Amino acid sequence: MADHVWMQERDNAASGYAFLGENTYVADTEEPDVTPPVITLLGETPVTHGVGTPYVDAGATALDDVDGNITDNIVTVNPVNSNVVGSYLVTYNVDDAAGNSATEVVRVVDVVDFPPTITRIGPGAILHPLNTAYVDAGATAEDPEDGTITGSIVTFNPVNTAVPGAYVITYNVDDSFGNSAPEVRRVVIVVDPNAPVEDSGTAIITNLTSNLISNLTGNIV
Ligand SMILES: [Ca+2]
Ligand SMILES: [Ca+2]
Repeated sequence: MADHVWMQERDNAASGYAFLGENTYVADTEEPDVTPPVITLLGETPVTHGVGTPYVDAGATALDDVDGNITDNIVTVNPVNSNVVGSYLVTYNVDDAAGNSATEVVRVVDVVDFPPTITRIGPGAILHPLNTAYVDAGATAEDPEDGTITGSIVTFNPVNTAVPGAYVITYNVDDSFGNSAPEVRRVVIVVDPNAPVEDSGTAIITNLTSNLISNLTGNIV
């Protein structure tokens, strides 16, 4: 901080004082730094993060009125365990060279398990002729953390191709954390194409489909 060196001489004739010699001292002309630095969070808070995937914190920057950019001096405490569901606080602190502390900045990181989703292959409602083999097209399942879990889908398929009627196939899946996907369904209507219209076919479609679809919530296209 030494930026001025003063040389002081006293003139005997003018002041009446004896010459005292050189008096050298350092003058610090700057005001003391009493202003704390400011931390700016990068990224968002709160953050929702999928469990089981690596968490990379977006960090923060720090600027001080005297010291300038002191981002490298930030002390970050990051307790996030991305393998354990929970809410975590990441804290950022920094001091300037004069010892002024910035206001602590905090990020909330919520480690959560996102549920999987099921995608039905093919239409949500199918007309199928009586006494012919029915092969269901199935569904696929994806989980944000586990990836493809189609092989874990549990399918309930009550279709009886020997008996005219409307059957609801359901697809369910859980991810490795036990989180369930919303159930997906398909309606298969087994009809007798040779039956009189008033006995089968249209009658079944009219009666059963309307009842079923009105009773089911979603997932039927
Ligand atoms: Ca400062
Ligand atoms: Ca999941």
